[in-house]
Amino acid sequence: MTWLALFLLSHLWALAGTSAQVRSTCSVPEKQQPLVDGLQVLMENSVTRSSYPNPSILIAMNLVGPYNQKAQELLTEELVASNIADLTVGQLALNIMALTSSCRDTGSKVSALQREMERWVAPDPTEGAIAFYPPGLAVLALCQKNPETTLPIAVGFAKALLANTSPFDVGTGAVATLALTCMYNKIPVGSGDSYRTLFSHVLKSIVDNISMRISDDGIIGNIYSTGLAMQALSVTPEQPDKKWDCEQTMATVLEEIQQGMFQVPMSIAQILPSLKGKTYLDVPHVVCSSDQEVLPSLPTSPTPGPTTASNITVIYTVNNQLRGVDLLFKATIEVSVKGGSVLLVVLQEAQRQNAVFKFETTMTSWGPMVSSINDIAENVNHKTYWQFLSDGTPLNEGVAVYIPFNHEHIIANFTQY
Ligand code: B12
Ligand SMILES: *[C@@H]1O[C@H](CO)[C@@H](O)[C@H](O)[C@H]1NC(C)=O
Ligand SMILES: *[C@@H]1O[C@H](CO)[C@@H](O)[C@H](O)[C@H]1NC(C)=O
Ligand SMILES: *[C@@H]1O[C@H](CO)[C@@H](O)[C@H](O)[C@H]1NC(C)=O
Repeated sequence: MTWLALFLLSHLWALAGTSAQVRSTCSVPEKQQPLVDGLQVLMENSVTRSSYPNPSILIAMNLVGPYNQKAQELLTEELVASNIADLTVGQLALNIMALTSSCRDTGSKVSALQREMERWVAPDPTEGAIAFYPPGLAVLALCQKNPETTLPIAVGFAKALLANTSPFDVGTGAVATLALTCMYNKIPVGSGDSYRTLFSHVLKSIVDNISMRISDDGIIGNIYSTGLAMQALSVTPEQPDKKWDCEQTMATVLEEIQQGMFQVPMSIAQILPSLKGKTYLDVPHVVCSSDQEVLPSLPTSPTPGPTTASNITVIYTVNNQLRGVDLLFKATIEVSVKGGSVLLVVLQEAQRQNAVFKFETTMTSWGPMVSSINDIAENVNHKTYWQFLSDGTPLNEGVAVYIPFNHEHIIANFTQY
């Protein structure tokens, strides 16, 4: 594809009015570019033939232009072959966006998602805000395919979100902003002001809540919600009261990348579009060509923290005090592991020493998640899960990534969301 054609295409989108109006974006400084290329290569090279093809990775690589054509094709074929019946609403939505970004047909998957969402029951106002994350993805995917039939679904979604009284969640708010911005941009002409009024009102409320979570260093929520939040703040038609400094957020994110905070492929998939000035709203506009991108010259990949040869001691407590769950227990153990080990090694060592610490994991897009401890298992219907805390503060990372320090007290607490 020639530059002229690309130029013309990008102007056609602008004319069609489908791209966002105001876009406050900022870009990665030239000399930091190798860092970003390194992340992309790390993410793309994580793609193997597996039973867990990750649609978020395909979306990210198609948005920014893949280097690894083989990975792109493999992931596309695996997602084409995935069975609708095996997917949750959120996974189906990501699958549709991923296939759209690879210019593949999504007809039957879109109809299935549409049917699912027509039956969607809004969560109770007191239910945790994360309950809106998957339906947010669904509204976004459906909006990109068929905005008119999505309108009633989006109205129900927007009203329920506004009525929710539980603590705000940045990642969920970001996805909802992308979904409702898509709807806002596609309100049919002649349908009156009511849709515009509703969507802009809800968008204003969400982006204000997002902006209240911008910390002094520019991180939005935590480091792993910042990528999606950047996408949201760069497309929203409603500006938050507290102004967002994109440059500052970008600088801090680049520092965190340098610190090795983005090793998990899924974490890269959620930050990469923002580093390249793209958002999920660009998914329908990806130009599919077989032109191979030239592999950039790579920096030395970020190495994880130093591993000390000597052992450290970690205090590990497992606790289930949830009423209505048969077996109540609380047990603490001190285990010795090699310094620099991930938390998973602590869990394995504890399990080896005492059966109370027996645990199981399930594979997810973010890696292994601890699904059960001492035979008490998470349950989606009861909204229960094993939460991990360090000295009372919830961890921001999973057990396969988090590296405990000497004498740290880790608690696994069975609780509800
Ligand atoms: C919903 C949610 C949960 C729910 C999931 C269950 C459910 N039925 O909804 C619950 C509350 C159980 C949960 C738990 C945790 N979560 Co969570 N979660 C999310 C959230 C908001 C949305 C996920 C989603 O619905 N995706 C859409 C669907 C379609 O994709 P999916 O791949 O099928 O989703 C599954 C996985 O995301 C998985 N999952 C959710 N959280 C986590 C965390 C880890 C470490 C792993 C391995 C898997 C995993 O559960 C989802 C449903 O099955 C994301 C935000 C985000 N940006 O992704 C955070 C997020 C993924 N969670 C996060 C974290 C840190 C955790 C916890 C480690 C928190 C803690 N201190 O205990 C625990 C996991 C502990 C354990 N037992 O191993 C981080 C991960 C960051 C990282 N670098 O690893 C995120 C990005 C939030 C953030 N910004 O901090 N989470
Ligand atoms: C934003 O936060 C306020 C105050 O916490 C809350 O009342 C409101 O419902 C939130 N809005 C959304 C859309 O989450
Ligand atoms: C050091 O940790 C390992 C587990 O990583 C353990 O097998 C070993 O016994 C520990 N050594 C000491 C001296 O505690
Ligand atoms: C552990 O979970 C219980 C049940 O939800 C809760 O009451 C308690 O406050 C939690 N403890 C910690 C340390 O978070």
